[in-house]
Amino acid sequence: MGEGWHPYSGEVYVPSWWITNRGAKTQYITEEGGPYGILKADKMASLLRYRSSLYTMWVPVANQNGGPNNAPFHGYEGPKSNAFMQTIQGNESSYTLRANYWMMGAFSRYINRDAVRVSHNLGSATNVNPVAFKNPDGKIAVVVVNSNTTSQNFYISAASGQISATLPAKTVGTYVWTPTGAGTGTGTVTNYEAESQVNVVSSGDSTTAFADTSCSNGQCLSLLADGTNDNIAFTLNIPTTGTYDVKVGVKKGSSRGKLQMSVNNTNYGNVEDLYNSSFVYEELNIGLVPLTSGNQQIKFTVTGKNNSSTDYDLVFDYIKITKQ
Ligand SMILES: [Ca+2]
Ligand SMILES: [Ca+2]
Repeated sequence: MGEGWHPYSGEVYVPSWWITNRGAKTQYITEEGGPYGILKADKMASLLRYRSSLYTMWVPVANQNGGPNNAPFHGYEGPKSNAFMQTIQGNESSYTLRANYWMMGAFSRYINRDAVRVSHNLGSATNVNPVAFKNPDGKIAVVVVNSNTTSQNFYISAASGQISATLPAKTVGTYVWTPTGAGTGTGTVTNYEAESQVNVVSSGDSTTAFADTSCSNGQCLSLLADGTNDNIAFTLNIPTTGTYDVKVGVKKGSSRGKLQMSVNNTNYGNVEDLYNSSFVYEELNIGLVPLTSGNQQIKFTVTGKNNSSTDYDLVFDYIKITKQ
């Protein structure tokens, strides 16, 4: 049982809103027309991310006249390009696969029946539109849509690792991998309290340890950053060389900036927005990071701030690394 939608107008988040506000019924997009081209793939990704369990396009096949019926694409969108396939009337064995066919394939070939959607944050990737699923065979499939007129670089970061990729302009890419079981937190855990680190270097902005009973060890450390590219680096003594699952405890608030973690000038994890209208304590999941034994600098750079934020501050509680 569930509810069907034809989202010809309105917002793409309606299925999710409906579940939240009207009770958890399964949502289905049973018919959808425009927009076309890459914007269709973009809308498809959004509708699935907003918890639709189905996506059906209106027109699978049309003939060279946009028929055989009169709907739907005569005149205003052009008759040929909006179906999956175009056939020659009276000769169905002759057909041309249209762009929508390949775009739909970027989803349907890799997201298998009974796959479940994987929740994720969007990082800073307002420039690409992703949706992620876990298939019954355990594989993760992430479909990423770049609807821009320029190529886009991005990261996909998961507990089992991180990839960086580039999608050409107006392109859909699908990324499939088998989780290796990393990130399960079974290895040795080393915890570094931010406020206890003695080797801390900033971009000249002041750092202050302050008491807070909600912080681990009763204290957190603030970086009073005031602009993009301000940064703070903690030199941590890493126990052994290897791959670590890295988590960072932070205190979010209304004056916070966005951060990007890096080690030796390589970025790890997504850009994380520490803005929140009230104080909250969260653990950022950076993902897997290769670290060398001995002193290693873990750097956090301010990449900007939320429009609602009053400043670019960062507040750290701890850095926790788990050997894989
Ligand atoms: Ca500064
Ligand atoms: Ca702490």
